[in-house]
Amino acid sequence: MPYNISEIVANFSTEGEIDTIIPFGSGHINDTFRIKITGSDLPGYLLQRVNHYVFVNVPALMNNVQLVTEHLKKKLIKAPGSDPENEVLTIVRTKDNKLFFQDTDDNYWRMYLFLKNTKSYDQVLTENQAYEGGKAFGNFQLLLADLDVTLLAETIPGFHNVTMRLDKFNKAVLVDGKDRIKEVLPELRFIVERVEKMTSILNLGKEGKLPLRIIHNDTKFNNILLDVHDHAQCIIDLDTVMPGYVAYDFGDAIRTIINTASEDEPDLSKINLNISLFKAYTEGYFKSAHHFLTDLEVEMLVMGVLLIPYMQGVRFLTDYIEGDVYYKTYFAGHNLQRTRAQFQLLRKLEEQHAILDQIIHEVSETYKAPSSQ
Ligand code: ADP
Ligand code: GN1
Ligand code: MG
Repeated sequence: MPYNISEIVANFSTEGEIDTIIPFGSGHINDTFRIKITGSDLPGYLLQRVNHYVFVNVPALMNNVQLVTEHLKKKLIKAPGSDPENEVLTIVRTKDNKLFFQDTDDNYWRMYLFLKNTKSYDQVLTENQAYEGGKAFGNFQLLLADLDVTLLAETIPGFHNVTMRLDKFNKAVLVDGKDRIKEVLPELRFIVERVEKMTSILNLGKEGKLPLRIIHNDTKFNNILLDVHDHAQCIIDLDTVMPGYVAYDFGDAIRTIINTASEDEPDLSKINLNISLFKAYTEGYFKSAHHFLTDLEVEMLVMGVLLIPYMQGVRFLTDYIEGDVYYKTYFAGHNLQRTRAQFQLLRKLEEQHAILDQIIHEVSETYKAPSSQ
């Protein structure tokens, strides 16, 4: 292990002796470790090295996480039958009462209480899991609806701004520092063909027709912890909670739920759509979100489903062209393989987009008041 984790843990206000330290999870950004405590009922801790290349202002990021978790806990305390300790992340502060610890190599570390008996899934297995995911992310948006947006810092500027993502991509193509453009000409064409269509949500937002809400911005399914009964227990990975359009969160969740293969599947023939999981997620999402969604937001959800795999592909390809500096990669060409898988998923989504839209509208209709006869 490249870090002396015991030394780092010693800076936090923890209880008990460290038993084991286990690298944990499958996130692409942060380094995560589970800290088990010897011979006690304590749940232990989750320690993370926050990726300082991706998140340039870690103090502002941790301030966001503090604000969001505090707000969620306050709301849940008042909700009958809820359990804020286990349903919201709890930050463990350092011994000098800070939200993070900075080591001598300028690494930033933060700690949460470990949520025992929970599981996160890279791929959804059942309709119930998809339904639970939809309900949880919808509820997350609902609970944060009354948090003052201006208090939150933009931890990654323009995170889901497709125009900014395309600008960054174009710059990488012009520089072509690793001489990789020659390998990706079909992908370049794929991106260019869709540019106009993909700016529709952003344009409606700029025109003031879509409301900016506090959203999660990283709703891939493994950012939900499910309990032993597969009920959604806690939304995690709060580093990108910022203002955005709800279609982004819907689209990112669907990107990971509807795909019959993994995000980086090399065999494109395995990438298909699981429509019943899509329907289940949509039903769960509307159960919570129908309280606040406008008609135009409902209208644009399907566009989010197309946009996010597109933008994800653009982001993976930008990273490939720039020499794999952003996402963790596990082999040469990993980011290119991810790009191709995202674009194949997008082709499938484009083919079925009318069906997906119909399902969204059918589910939405079930929440409309019956018209007077
Ligand atoms: P990344 O930004 O790298 O995706 P996450 O914050 O999503 O990091 O954490 C990585 C994994 O660690 C999650 O997918 C989940 O399995 C696990 N995890 C995160 N927070 C907790 C927690 N408080 N309790 C238990 N497991 C957690
Ligand atoms: C990253 O941290 P993780 O693995 O949950 C990325 C997301 C991408 C995702 C693709 C801060 O999420 O935006 O959608 O990989 N997070 C950041 O799997 O860039
Ligand atoms: Mg994550």
